[in-house]
Amino acid sequence: MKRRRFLKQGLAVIAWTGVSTFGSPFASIPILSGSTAGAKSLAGPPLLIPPLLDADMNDSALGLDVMTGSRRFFSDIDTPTLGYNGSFLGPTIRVRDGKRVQLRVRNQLKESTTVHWHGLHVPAQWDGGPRQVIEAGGEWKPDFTIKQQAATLWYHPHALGRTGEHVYKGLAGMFIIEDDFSLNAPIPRDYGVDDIPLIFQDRRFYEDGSFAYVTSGHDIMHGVIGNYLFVNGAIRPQLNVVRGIVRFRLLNGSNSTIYRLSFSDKRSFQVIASDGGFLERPVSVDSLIFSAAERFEILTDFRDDTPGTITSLVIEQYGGESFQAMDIIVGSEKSQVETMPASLRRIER
Ligand SMILES: [Cu+2]
Repeated sequence: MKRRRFLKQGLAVIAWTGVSTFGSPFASIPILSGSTAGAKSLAGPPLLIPPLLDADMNDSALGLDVMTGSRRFFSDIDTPTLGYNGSFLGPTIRVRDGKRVQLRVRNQLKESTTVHWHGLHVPAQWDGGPRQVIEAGGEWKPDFTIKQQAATLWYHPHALGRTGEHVYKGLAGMFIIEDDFSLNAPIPRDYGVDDIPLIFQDRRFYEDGSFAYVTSGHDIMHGVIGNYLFVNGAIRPQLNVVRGIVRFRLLNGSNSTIYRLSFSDKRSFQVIASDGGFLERPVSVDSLIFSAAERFEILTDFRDDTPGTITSLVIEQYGGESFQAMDIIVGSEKSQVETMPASLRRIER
């Protein structure tokens, strides 16, 4: 870029943010203060497990309805939301390598949207990018064959200029690919029991309960940082786990925040998969950094915990707060998987 042009653009940004600071383009309702950071209480709602939409168990097309809704994230205020087949987030879509998948997306919004399968290898026409617009009231019927190893992906809108806002209000879901390896490896795979999807998102609200997405030029340049943290669409939920090895599928579903995840009791855990699928062997860590849209799968060992043990997932925002994101209560039931795998997928080089 030529220096003069760069200077001109720089000045344009300064001028624009100058305007925004003094109010005009953005709402003037106050931001809801407070935070779940550092809270000690253990009174959260149960962790919501998104329902499964399993291609193997459906002969007809998998249905996704894009809709408006409302959700009580706080006991006394309703928040207007967006969701797939519900008021916030969407079902977990599960498919198998080599199988044909047909979907039927119905857009019940009063505006256009798209559905993008983040990380999925599909022909461009089914990618759900800004060009595959689903008009308000319209329908879209993707039809593709999975040609990809087991991995944890996700889906979200990709509408030109409105992607961030649509995701912020609730349009996101997990997309799981299974294959012969993942279905036979000695790892937990009982969805919602010892194979738990976790979508982390920080959010900010106006005092009237509505989401405060972009409120300033600073947000546009640096990303919107929330002072509340959701796991699967709830603030500090609780999860009862088996007394064994538990697999968590982690998605950073935030719009712009980098997270560092750890356990409140500093226990280590094993990373078994990243965006592209399984690693060759588990990697032991005691914290994990993951950025917006990134996924990891981890195994946590609760075999030696006495029943009733409580540990929390801690999420530190890069440049922000530290949250007790979710409380985990160890039960007395044993899990099906009794040992940590020594090795995982052999990666061809
Ligand atoms: Cu994406």
